[in-house]
Amino acid sequence: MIDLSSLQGSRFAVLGLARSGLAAARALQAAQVDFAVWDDDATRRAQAQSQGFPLADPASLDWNRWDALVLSPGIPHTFPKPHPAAVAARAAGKPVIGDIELLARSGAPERIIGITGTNGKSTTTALIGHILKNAGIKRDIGGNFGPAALDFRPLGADGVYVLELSSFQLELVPSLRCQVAIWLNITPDHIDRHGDLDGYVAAKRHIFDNQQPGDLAVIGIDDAPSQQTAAGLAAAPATIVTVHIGQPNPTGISVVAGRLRDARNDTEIDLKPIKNLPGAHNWQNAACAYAACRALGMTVEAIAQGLATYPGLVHRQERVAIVDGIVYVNDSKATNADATEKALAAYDTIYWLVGGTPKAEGIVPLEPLFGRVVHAFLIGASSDAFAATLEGRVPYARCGDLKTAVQQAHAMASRERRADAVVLLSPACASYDQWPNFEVRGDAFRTMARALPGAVVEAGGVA
Ligand code: UMA
Repeated sequence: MIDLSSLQGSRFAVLGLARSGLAAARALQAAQVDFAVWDDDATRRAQAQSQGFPLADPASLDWNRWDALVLSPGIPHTFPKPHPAAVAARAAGKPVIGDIELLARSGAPERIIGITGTNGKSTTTALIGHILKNAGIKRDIGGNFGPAALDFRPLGADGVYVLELSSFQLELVPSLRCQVAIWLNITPDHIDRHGDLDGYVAAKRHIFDNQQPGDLAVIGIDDAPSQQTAAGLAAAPATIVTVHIGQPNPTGISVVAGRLRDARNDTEIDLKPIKNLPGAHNWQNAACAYAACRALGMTVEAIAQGLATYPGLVHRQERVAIVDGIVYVNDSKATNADATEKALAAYDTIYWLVGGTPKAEGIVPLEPLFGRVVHAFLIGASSDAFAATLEGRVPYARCGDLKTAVQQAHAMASRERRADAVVLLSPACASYDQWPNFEVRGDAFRTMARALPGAVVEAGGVA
């Protein structure tokens, strides 16, 4: 847990008592800092009280006597409508901050690598964590993915905190300094919380606030909002390195046909053989992780070794088994077409298990990738809609449930024995029609694949 004793003398109201709020309450209590907690859910309030946390409703406090509102990232403070507690704190001129701002204010000596972007944040966070660990460097990873930041262990000045940062969190960290700030990419997301795309991008841009000379900003420049962000940083104090995928980058880092090239020092790493980093989106993650680890002084060889041994993340293109030479891949986290697009683009010969509770766009945006699909196996509530999209383009079978889909895909893939084929669960749908959540769906797929006759278990990813 982060030591917050340097904050003694201040008084904090914590709103939201799930992961981030409870971590804040525990750390404030342990450091004997004055604080009170609240949650709009009475059950959570009662649980907090039973743990000895003092209660006070921040919407009706005398804010002259409090220093800041510590707001959980999931609670709106601007759009679509600000929470009354945020209105009250701001009316009294008091800041609305997040749990990660408490880490920033704590004076903890660890260096911080912050990672943001729409897609790939968790993979990049886990990948950097793996590379550092593999090299014997003390580090903790967390934030939007994994443990809350205040649950990090004290590691000392040679330690590193690898922080996945969401747009929600970045709006609440006015003094966070990232020695390395990574910006992966932007596609529209969380517009309900930021008003529009500009608001979303503006929230993410806070990752570069407070950077100083000698710090590094790593920016993927494969989409227009990210290119504009990179251009806007030209006068910033930090050093900037750009990352370009699919095209050479004469002044920065590129990955072309799987070869990572750093033009700054004329080095190369071949990413193509790394089985747990397939596809251009993973090459972007790997290139940004490489840049961050170089900035920490690691050698190219040590980074390459870490990349090559990355175990992957569960439910994200997780290799779970090989049966009759066919790789079974669990991509249950892909709950929309945008996420499934990454998986379809990563493999050439696909037996595709798809469906569930569909999103508005269905699988229509995936049509350019249908040529990679040998056969689709339809699951769940989306079956009629997806059959209509696939009709005449991709052969399909209506399987109803996941178990039937796995059995039918296995029978066909094992009979055909195509080279480099995968049986891919990448549903492009939420799971709620048949499962409690995507994790349970992915766990079930992993179990089913590993139970197939002759299955060889693949090591699998980290949670
Ligand atoms: N609550 C209120 N009043 C409200 C709304 C909510 O009191 O008006 C209370 C709820 O009753 C609940 C708590 O607030 O007790 C929930 O707060 P939260 O949604 O911030 O949940 P946490 O468990 O604290 O999780 C947050 C992040 N959640 C969000 O940003 C929505 C987690 O990211 C993060 O892992 C965690 O802190 C630890 O740092 C999750 C997420 O979905 C993974 N992130 C989004 C994403 O990745 O797209 C941004």
